[in-house]
Amino acid sequence: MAKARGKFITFEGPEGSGKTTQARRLIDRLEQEGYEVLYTREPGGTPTGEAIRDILQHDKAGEPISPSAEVLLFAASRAQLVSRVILPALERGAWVVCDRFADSTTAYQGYGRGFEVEQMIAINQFAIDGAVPDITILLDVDLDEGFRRIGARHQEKSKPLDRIESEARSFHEKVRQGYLKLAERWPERFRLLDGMRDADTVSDEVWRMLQHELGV
Ligand code: T5A
Repeated sequence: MAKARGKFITFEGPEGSGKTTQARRLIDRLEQEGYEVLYTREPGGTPTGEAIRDILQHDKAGEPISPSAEVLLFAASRAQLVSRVILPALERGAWVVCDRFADSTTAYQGYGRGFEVEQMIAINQFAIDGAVPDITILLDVDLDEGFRRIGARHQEKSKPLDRIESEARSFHEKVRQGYLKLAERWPERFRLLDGMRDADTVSDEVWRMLQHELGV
C-alpha cells in the first residue's frame, strides 16, 4: 500500500520569535516518535536557495536590491525548495518542518514593504505549486523582546544585523501586525502562540497542539 502523504508544518513570526528553536525541538520530538522528518528553511534550503539567501541578506550582488526584485528572489528560492525538496519529501511520506515559508513574503513584502497583499498571495501561489502547509505556527513576540534576543546572539557571534533586520522599527511593527491579520484570515491553518514565554513552555504547547490537530 502506498504511504500516506507526509504533513507540512511551517513556523512563522517576526525576528527573534523563536522559530528556529521551536522547529528544531519539534523535529527532535517527532523523530523520537518514529517519524521521518525533514527540516528546511527559507530563504534557502537548496544550493540555489542558499545562494539567493546570501544575495538577499548581505547585498552580495554589490548593488541595492529593488523591492520588486526582492519579492521575486524570495519567490524563486521558494519555488526551488518546493520542487526539489518539499514536494518530493511529502510524496514519499516524510514530514516537513519549514522555518518560514510563503506567509513571510505576504507579511514582510506585503504588509511590511507595502506591496499589494493579494499580489503577494498570487505570487506565492505560483511559487508553491499547491504545497499549502497543513499547519502554520505563528510565534508572536513584541519587537523589544525579539530584537533583544537576536541582539544578544549577534553580539555573541560579533555579527551585525542583516539587511532586513536593520529595517526601521515601523517596518517590523507592520510585519508583526500583518502576521496577525493572516492568522485571522486563515484560522483553519494558522495557530497563534505566545512566543514571549520560555522556550520549554512554548515547545510543550506546540507538541500538545499537534497531538490534538494531527494525532502525533
Ligand atoms: N524574509 C524571509 C522576507 O522578508 N520575506 C520572505 O519571504 C522570507 C522567507 C530571514 C529574513 O528574511 C526575511 C525575514 C528575515 O528578516 P533569518 O536569518 O532566517 O532571515 O531570520 P529569522 O527567520 O527571523 O530567524 P531568527 O534566527 O532571527 O529568529 P528565530 O528563528 O525566530 O529565533 P531563534 O529560534 O533563532 O531564536 C533567536 C534567539 O533567541 C533565543 C535563541 O536561543 C536565540 O539565541 N530564544 C529564546 N530566548 C528566550 N525565550 C525563548 N522562548 C526563546 N526562543 C529562542
